[in-house]
Amino acid sequence: MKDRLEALKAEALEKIHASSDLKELQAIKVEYLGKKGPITEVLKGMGKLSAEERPVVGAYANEVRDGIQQGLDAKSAELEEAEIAKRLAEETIDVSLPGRPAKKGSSHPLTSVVEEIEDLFLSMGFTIAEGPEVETDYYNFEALNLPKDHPARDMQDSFFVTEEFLLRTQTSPVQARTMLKHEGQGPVKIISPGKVYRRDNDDATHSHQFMQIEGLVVDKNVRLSDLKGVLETFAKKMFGEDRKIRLRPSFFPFTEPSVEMDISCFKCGGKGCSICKHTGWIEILGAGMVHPNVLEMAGFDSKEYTGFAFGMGPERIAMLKYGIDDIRHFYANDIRFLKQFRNV
Ligand code: 2U9
Repeated sequence: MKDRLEALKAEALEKIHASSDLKELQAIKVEYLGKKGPITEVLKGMGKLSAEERPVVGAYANEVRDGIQQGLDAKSAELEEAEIAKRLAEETIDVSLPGRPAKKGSSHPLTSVVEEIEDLFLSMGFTIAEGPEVETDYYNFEALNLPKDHPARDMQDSFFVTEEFLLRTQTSPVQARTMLKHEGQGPVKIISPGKVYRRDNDDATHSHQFMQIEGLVVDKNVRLSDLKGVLETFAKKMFGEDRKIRLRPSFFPFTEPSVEMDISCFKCGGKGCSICKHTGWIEILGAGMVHPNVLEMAGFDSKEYTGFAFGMGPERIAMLKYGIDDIRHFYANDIRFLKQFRNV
């Protein structure tokens, strides 16, 4: 029995020595020390031994089992160490290697143009006002002198959510809401940038969703020349100090008189080119003196208060600035288009 045990021990230790991973080691443990293992078999056979032999063999069997167990422990420690060393070697970072450059994103071209325009008006003492994109019919139309059956409503095909609510077609409702909050007390001097929605078929110059930046000043004795002064400052800071502006008569239901503002072409200086369609002038925005109805509906006494307002499309300004020929690029999220603005 003893030499059987001896042989088992030698055989087990041999296998332990030859094993190369922890799983193999576990299998050896089960094979030799497991319930169905040969050591157990021997111990089960103890019954057949004499009274003197039993304790000797028993002790020896335990010795062998412990010997095998120690062999297993030593080997697994050795294998674990080797595993750690291997991983350390594999994972050692050569700190002298240059780091992987973090992919630096950039502002969307529209965002940078909107922020540039915002900073311009902030520098002129305006504050930024924002409001809901899902607007009521009242604030989007009626408060802007577009009563329920006014034909001009159809000029702006709208996404109505319900009878009462629609996706705003311009950011003017923000100004109407802001004026009401002032309870007839001036001054009001705000710009309201934001997304607007019109049920338009997308093409190179129209998108069903686009941005607007509108502005409003309401106070006592505000004149058209104040509007001209602010627009001129805006044009020169945005498109170059040597820009000239011109105001052409126009019409908006919420302003009277209404104008369109053009700037002298920044490409040809006014001589005429493809950018300005050979007119020398480029249309940038619409504006006008706030219509007295709009002032009254917003709680301002139109005999005491006057105001001016303007509205522009940042996409149009970005397309002029970067020579972009299709408004849809702004919304297609095509990295080939967007990455061009990485360092602007
Ligand atoms: C209130 C009173 C007056 C805002 C104005 C315009 C002229 C204008 C266009 C610019 C580009 C629309 O998206 S666009 O085509 N807007 O030309 N907007 S005056 O007038 C207001 C607004 C609010 C209470």
